[in-house]
Amino acid sequence: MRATWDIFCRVVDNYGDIGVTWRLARQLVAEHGLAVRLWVDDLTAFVRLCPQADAQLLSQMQQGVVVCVWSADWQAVEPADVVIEAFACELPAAYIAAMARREQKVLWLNLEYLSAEEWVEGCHGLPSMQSNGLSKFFFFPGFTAGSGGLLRERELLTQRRAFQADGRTRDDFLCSLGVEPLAGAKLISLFAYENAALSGWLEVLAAGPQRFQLLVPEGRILSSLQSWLGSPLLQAGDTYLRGQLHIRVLPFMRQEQYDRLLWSCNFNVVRGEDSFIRAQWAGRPLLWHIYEQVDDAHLEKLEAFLARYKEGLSADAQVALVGLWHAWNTNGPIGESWQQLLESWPEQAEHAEDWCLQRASQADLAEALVQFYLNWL
Ligand code: TRH
Repeated sequence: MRATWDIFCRVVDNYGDIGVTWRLARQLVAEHGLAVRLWVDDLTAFVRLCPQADAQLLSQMQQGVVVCVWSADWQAVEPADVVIEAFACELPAAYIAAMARREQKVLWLNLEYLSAEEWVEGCHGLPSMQSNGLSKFFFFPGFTAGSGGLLRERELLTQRRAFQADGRTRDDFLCSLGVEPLAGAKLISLFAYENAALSGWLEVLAAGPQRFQLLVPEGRILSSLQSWLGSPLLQAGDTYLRGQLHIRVLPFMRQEQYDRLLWSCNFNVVRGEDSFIRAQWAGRPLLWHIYEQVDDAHLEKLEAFLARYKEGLSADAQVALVGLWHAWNTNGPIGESWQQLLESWPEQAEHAEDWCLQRASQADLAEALVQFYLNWL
């Protein structure tokens, strides 16, 4: 009998919560042959990542995953063998009670947010005893062997390399998005929250002499872009030229297409959690807009990641990288760091690929979850 898994997701905001859980659910089905239900409290965000889904259905099969609406008025169901509470989303009380009653014991996991901080290894896999006698285990994704690893599909890097080795495939893909690569231009993708540092960066990009082509999927950064352009409401298909900078607004695309966009670009600006990881698997230099938290807790996470990522870069390349990431995340002046980054470009590019390969030598998150379950049995 196939083991059954239930994943619960509350869409707090944006696309990260559903982006991570949907990707994990698909991988558990496709690579581990598990029976997975994904419970989501709001299908609107899900439908943007998976447009073939129907936002009106209470339950539907998508890519082998049973996607169910997690409604406020919870209807009793038989709990699964493994239950993942994503990002401390708090399961329905009736479901927890059913878990406690279940004859065959249930593995209950809280999948945490990603962090490169050192304490993660110490907390990963720890149990926490609940009042009803059940244990809940904390499962931390992460960048080191002592953590739960990162989401990465088995064939991802092979597919990515084949795509990047074939210029025609890339051009066809870009063409399907309405993008015609300009001769000699470096391609940049931009997915970020509203950011006051954007205008300073765009000024430098426009000044040249290097030609840049900026591809911007629809999202929150458009309001910052709009102010810099002094344009009316931007929408997919809009194109602008400012000096050496060519800008194109793209539609929000399926997750699989977004991967290909990252693989196509020379430099990727990403945010949150899932796009941040996907850009690392693209093996290209990146810039992270971290999700802001109260009391600037996010800045510690930023430092923790930078401390790991910059290792192995020369001193100058480190200064460029750290300067750029700080400026982008604290609205600082960005121009000088960007120039420095361009000067160290070959090194930054090689480093991005090395970093990707090192991370890929670790077990991926889905594999680590399955192994955790097998050890627990
Ligand atoms: O959207 P995000 O900012 O999401 C989150 C949430 O805000 C969450 O509450 C917070 O805790 C977390 O960040 C840190 O960023 P993220 O994680 O990168 O998720 C975006 C998803 O959208 C990711 O799966 C990639 C996908 N995507 C597409 O599928 N198509 C697109 O065109 C784009 C731009 C993104």
